[in-house]
Formats: sequence, C-alpha cells, structure tokens
Amino acid sequence: MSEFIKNTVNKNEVVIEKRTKKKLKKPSLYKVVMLNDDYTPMDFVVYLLKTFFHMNTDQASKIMLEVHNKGAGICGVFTLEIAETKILKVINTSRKNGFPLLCTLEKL
Ligand code: TYC
Repeated sequence: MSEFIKNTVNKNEVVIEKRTKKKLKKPSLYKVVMLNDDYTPMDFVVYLLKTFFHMNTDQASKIMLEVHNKGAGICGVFTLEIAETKILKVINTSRKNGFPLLCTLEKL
C-alpha cells in the first residue's frame, strides 16, 4: 500500500502529504518502594498495602514483614503518574492517622 495520503483540496488540486510515522514508545516504569520506620503499626501497613496496592492479606503481610526486616520493600511497578498518585495516597493516609511512613520511587 502507498505510504502517501492523498488529500483533495479546492479547484481540483491534489496535495500529496508524506505520512508521518509516529512510533509509540513504551512508557518508563517505576518501582514504588516502601520504607521502614519504628512507629507505624504493622496492621496499618498491611491495611495500606491491601487498600492501595490491591494485595490480599497474605501478600500484604509478606511485603510488610520484608520492609520491617530489611528496611525497604517493593509494593509494585507502575507508570510514573500512577506510582506518584499511589505514593501521595499512602503518605496522606499515613499522616492523617499520625504515622511517619514513607514511600519512594525508583526507575526500573
Ligand atoms: N517497623 C514497624 C513496626 O515495628 C512496622 C513497619 C513496617 C513500619 C513497614 C513501616 O513501611 C513499614 N511497627
């Protein structure tokens, strides 16, 4: 098939335009990393992981314990906007409940 687009305009003129081939790039991905602290209760961390990262109780408990024991753990991998939104929700909910929990972003 032709790589040109025929575009008929006034007075029977024909304009030939070359098709601009737009290659769609895959979006970059980012890890949401949860950080340990000494004050946020374990059950509250499990609640956050279930609520904002759609984990079941077993998955959420496993990640929470990994963060607690190792200092940090991955909650999920997302595009930038989704990762930022999840971090904002986690941090806002934590602050509203009086806890200092932090999350960060890491490019894959
Ligand atoms: N270390 C916390 C405690 O002993 C639990 C905790 C886990 C806090 C994960 C933050 O991201 C976190 N209560």
